[in-house]
Amino acid sequence: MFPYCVLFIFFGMGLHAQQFKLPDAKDIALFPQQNDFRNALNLSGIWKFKKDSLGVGEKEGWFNGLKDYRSIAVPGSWNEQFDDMRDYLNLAWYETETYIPGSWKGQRIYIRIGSANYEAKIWINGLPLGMHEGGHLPFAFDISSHIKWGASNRITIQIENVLKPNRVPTGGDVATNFFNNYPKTNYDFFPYTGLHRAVWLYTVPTAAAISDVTIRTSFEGTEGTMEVKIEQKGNVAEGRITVTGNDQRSEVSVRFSGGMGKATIKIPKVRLWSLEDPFLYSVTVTLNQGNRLIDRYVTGTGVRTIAATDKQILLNGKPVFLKGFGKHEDFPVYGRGVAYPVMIKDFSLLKWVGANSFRTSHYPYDEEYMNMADREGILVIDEIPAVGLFFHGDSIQLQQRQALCKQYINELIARDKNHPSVIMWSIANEPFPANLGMMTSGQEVKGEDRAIPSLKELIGEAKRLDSTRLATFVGVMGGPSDWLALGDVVCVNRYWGWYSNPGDIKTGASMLSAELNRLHRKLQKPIIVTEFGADTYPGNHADQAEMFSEEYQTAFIKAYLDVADAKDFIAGMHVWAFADFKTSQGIVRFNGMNYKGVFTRDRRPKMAAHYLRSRWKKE
Ligand code: BDP
Repeated sequence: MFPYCVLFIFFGMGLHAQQFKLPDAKDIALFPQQNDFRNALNLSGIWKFKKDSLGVGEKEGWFNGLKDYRSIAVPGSWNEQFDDMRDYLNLAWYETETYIPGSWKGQRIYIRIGSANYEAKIWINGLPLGMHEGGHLPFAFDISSHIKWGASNRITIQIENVLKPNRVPTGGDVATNFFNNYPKTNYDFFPYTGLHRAVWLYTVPTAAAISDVTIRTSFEGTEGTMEVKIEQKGNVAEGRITVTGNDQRSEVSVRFSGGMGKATIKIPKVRLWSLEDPFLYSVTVTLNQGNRLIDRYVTGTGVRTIAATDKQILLNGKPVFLKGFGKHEDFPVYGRGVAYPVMIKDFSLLKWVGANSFRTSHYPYDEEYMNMADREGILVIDEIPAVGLFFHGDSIQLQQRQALCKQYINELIARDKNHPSVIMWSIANEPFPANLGMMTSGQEVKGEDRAIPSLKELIGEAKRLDSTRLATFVGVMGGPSDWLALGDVVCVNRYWGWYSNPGDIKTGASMLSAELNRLHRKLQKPIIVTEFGADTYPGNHADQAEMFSEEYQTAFIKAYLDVADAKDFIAGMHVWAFADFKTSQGIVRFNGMNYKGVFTRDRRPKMAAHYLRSRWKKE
């Protein structure tokens, strides 16, 4: 076995790995934009696709053109598009061809891949370009030197999603796999695989280009402030920032030094971004050489602040209570791919039910979700794909997971930092101690010593990159409270009366109440119950609430909301989950589904959704 591995690694490194670049998180800071200095081309559509179950594609040079391929939709998961691919997570290849418009000549050209789950390698015209690990965040590469003009260009992407304990999310033969499921994920959602979001080609000006814009907002009295930091690739000395909106216009000039420029813009009679009035200002940044414009990037943001006291979350200095859900990107047939009608529907249902927030459980969502949340006035807890983290066992694997989590935090904050809707970064969902059983009592277990420095480092990384938002992680039932002490806000997922004390909502609710009191006494921070809920088969009714019936789900949710209402330190209640979603097969997952949605997978309301609407719309 050993010599084979050595040979394999040598072979891999010699021929390929060294030639593939790793992306720079900075290159995803600005979403591709079409304007008078920039071009953008969305390559969504039907691509060529080929399964590589024997792993021979690279050796056989499949990047020189796929033979015997089939057609696949991009974006979309491959698992439900074919009858032989549902549980297939190993290598497969995507290919498309496109001309690069002649008018793009002389500009720097990039490829941006919105989401390739889990690991991807890219070739352009048969030449190796780059690779990326992590399935839910974008990455971009400069492809200018790979391009053929006046001819069709081949883009080849190899993807695999093999479940392994040193990957994040974790899977495969994990030391404590209490899920006992197939495919063997260490998390409760289906390991959908493929190109899940759009692939873009885009240009930036060659001489100098805006490469990042970071906007921090605050206000005092009626005056708003935007602190804008601009980075450029190039050496242009001057730039301008123009903020417009609410019939006002403010313009300032910026001087660059070392590729970086900063300016502060004051907005008299500011119109704040709030739930009731999610007002967005438009921010235009330009690079200028004398009177000549070199580049332009237009973005938008809202002026708002976010903070936490020992009991509450404050939006613009006023307490805000989060009503909403944990969600998934999940829909029949296209899996984890993005389809905007469903996204629009989800926002309209969030409004219908009276929610004001959601968590991007358990990974960052497509950029358009964030734009929608900004426009609709929906608050977001933005989570990296760190689910199923654990701290026992192999320490090399632990370091690998830690490095991935740091990479994801950097990528997520680079991507989402200007969204007013994002109020909190979540650096993990339910990291778990080794001795945690599936059904625990109301007591907490002791965690591994090395968990605290790891979690602290990740929260610290989020704070280092963005000190204007709250940072936290989401705790598992029975998890140690000294871990929870690390976040600005305590977030806990609780299922007393479901996984523990099943069938007994009354006992479950009193366990919840006692535990929340204990946690707040000890931690003195606001608490959000980021998950609570019950699997409910739609249409299943019982005259006395019984598990899996719509009545049980409704009674469970009601009991939890009643507990929260009686405590002044609860800052939010997020029902698990917004909609039913697909997961791996296992004996606790009938149909390979998690049925805790208050909407069905095709977005029809269950009784609990009507109940929530009657309660949340009134408040
Ligand atoms: C929580 C997880 C979530 C699961 C949920 C459940 O955070 O991903 O789907 O439990 O069991 O532990 O329904």
